Amino acid sequence: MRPERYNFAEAEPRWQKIWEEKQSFKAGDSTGAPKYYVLEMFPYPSGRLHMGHVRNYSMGDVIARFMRAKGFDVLHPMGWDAFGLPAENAAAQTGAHPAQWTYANIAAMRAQLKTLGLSLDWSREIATCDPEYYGRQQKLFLDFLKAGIVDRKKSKVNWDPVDMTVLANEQVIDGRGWRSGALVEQRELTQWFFKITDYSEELLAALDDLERWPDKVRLMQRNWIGRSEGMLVRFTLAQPLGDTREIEVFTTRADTLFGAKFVALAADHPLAKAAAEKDPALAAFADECRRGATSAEAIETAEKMGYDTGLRVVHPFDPNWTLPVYVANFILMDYGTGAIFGCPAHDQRDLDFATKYRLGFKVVVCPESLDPQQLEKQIATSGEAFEAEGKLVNSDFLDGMTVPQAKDDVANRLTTTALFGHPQGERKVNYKLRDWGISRQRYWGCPIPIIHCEACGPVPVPEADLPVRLPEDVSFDQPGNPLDRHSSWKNVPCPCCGAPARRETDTMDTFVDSSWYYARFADPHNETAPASAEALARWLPVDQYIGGIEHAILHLLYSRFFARAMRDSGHAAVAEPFAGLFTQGMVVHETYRAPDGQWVAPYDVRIEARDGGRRAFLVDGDVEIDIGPIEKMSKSKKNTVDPDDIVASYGADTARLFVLSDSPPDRDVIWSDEGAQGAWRFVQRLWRLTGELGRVAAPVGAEPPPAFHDLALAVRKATHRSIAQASENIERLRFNSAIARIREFANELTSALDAVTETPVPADLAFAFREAADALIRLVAPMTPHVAEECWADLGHKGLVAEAPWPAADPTLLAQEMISLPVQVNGKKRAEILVAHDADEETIRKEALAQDGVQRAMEGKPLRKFILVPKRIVNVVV
Ligand code: ANZ
Ligand code: ZN
Repeated sequence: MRPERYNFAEAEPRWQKIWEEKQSFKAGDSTGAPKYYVLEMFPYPSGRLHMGHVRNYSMGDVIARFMRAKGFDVLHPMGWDAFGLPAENAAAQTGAHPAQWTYANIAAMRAQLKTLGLSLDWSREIATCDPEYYGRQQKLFLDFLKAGIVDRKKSKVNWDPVDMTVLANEQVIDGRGWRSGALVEQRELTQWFFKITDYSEELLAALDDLERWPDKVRLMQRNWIGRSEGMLVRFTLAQPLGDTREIEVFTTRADTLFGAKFVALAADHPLAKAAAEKDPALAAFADECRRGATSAEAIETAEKMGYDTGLRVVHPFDPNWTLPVYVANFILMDYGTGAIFGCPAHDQRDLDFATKYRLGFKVVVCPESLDPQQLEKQIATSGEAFEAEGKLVNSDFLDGMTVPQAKDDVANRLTTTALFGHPQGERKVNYKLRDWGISRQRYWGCPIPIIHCEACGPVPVPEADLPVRLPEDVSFDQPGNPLDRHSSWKNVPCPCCGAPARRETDTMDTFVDSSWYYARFADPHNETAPASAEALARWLPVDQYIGGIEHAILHLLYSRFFARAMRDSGHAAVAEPFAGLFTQGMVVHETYRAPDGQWVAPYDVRIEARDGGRRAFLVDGDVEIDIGPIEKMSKSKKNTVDPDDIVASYGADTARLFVLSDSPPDRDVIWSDEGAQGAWRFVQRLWRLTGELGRVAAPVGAEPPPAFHDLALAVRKATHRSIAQASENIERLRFNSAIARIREFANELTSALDAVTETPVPADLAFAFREAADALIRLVAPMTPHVAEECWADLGHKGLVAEAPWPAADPTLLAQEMISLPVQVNGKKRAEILVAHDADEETIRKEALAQDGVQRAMEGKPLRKFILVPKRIVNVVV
């Protein structure tokens, strides 16, 4: 007998087992079908899944199941970003080896993931801490080395004295280590670098073609690469210092040269160092600068400080005009040339500096609406530099020109004037992007496959000796890198000359591990190469990548660099790893606070409607607690819900449906118990509705009758409209809209069932119900795959819905039903939407405003007017 209720607790594991036995989600390497690669950012094995993971992987799973049904050979893999500090910290605290901790966490999280019923190809699972993975990474390192993409150089690093490791600039927050909170020091170390700066221009230019990436991510990458067009300008020293006769500065505003008031050097500039040798006070000042802030933001906000070296330089356009040379704390040594000329009137930092040291300022660029004296007064009283454009004034031959004209004129003059055998100026493009220092003084990472020999220098480990495995017998009871203390691992003969030598004890930045895992999934068990050329050619690029916006810069940029480095070292042909990128919103939750100020977890809270309001109480008792703001789920505020609890109480389908349905996928979704119950009810409803439809539907495979009448025709139209709209919404990753359409479809079918008057139902209607029921289940299957299988079987199908093809919308049925409307923003067409011919204005408005093209054209401005010309056009005015 057909049970009244759908029992998810029994059904979910049963279907998961069947999928696994049938290997329904295995990617084929050589099927004739076109490939589709969908990837979610792989998790760090912290030990527990959180709802953010559930949302991320549910989205990927909808796409994977959808594309599979559409006939694609889908690659949807999963793995573990398994190296990193937390494992070492756990080892120091509990004594468990990092490997033990990591693999136990992986096992726990894998089990959790499996309860979600994700259509993953588990045969391709990888963990970056497996020697099979990091050994191939070592091969990549050596291949990059051969191809000239690796460098070894001394560089200043941020040193965290508590964690005893080098930190990336982004890991230094307000001068302190991001994890330890310790004050960060500057140290000089010899480090390994990937030469990502060789790819600056390519990485920047290619952003334009990444049309399926969010604009905001592309902008963040552009800013990070930070291209500046400017000039090198050489200033002659009035008196040479030793052999030094000139100072070279980088400027993006050569047009302002006639407003120059000083030249400033970084504390580490060679000339500053030379001058400091003769001037102890300058040496002390330079030391102070070095101890100061390192990050660009911190330097920006720190008080400007300088030291007058007593040196003077000659102005390039006037031999009788000299300027003082300062050492200043706001000049970075590793940008441009480590030297600038300061133009206080038109640069805020320069103005702050000049005010402090009484260097004065001269207006040389002025808007036509002001006269230069007015502007001068304005700057003097407000203390604000004029950084906008205008016409050149007080600038000799530049007077009257626009800023671009003046830049051009200065460039033409200086590039053709000789000075000490070279031109006095050169056009120059600079980038903010720095080479990627990958050396980390840590144990739990990929060993850098190098052996240092006194005689031969750094020697690559021979390929036959890869992987260089991490030694297992290490301890974490002392600070520092255990590899440094492990003498039998560290001391080895030189591969070149056989003399005693030592291994490189630094391991790679864990960002390296995540920069090519997408490629490894193409060929995860390859025992020699990172992946075969054929496998990479088959699967790359990833067609749809999904993950958090927090990875918008580094991870994505490093991966883009890696793809190019792999291309240039003979591994793969694609330069862009991710053709489409989607950044999903977070899962957020209300916060609760007890009268004593303690945070209270949601499962300890009972929500009641009392006196017309929503109020919260401790689960047992009548103690009222405060309902606080909705925030990102976090342990510290206890506002988390545990995926395990949700799956146990409601089932995986409910969890999946909820995280997909409540808001657009790029926005935050608010988790609430009420919402979860709503999703649960819909899962149950699908089961009931299937039963009702099954009773009146024609058998599987029934031939269509020659004609359809009234109700049958209406049902068919609803079916095909639902297919068309749900498909389009899934394709555009608007899962919430797809689900909304499916829910409406269920309502339409319920009404149709209510309207049935004849028994048995006429053949045309029976056929229409069969078609509708099959479509409903196939449409909902990507979101709620378990209940879909249960219903699919109940409807009499022999195979799996997971392996069934996607339903196709019949254009003839659609034609009478759907109309396409152009959407204009301020008079320009930006999108085309497909809506029901009788859709109301609110529906059309929502659909129109949700379009990417419309959103982009609105540029975040408020909507002023929405004009619908029925069946013709939509006009949005902002
Ligand atoms: C003179 C000048 C006049 C400048 C003016 C700006 C405005 P971006 O866009 O960041 O490339 N600069 C150059 N090297 C520097 C360094 N190592 N540390 C700190 N500042 C440096 O900006 C380039 C501008 O930043 C350059 O143009 C230089 O100041 C300064 F009205 O030159 B400018
Ligand atoms: Zn040697």
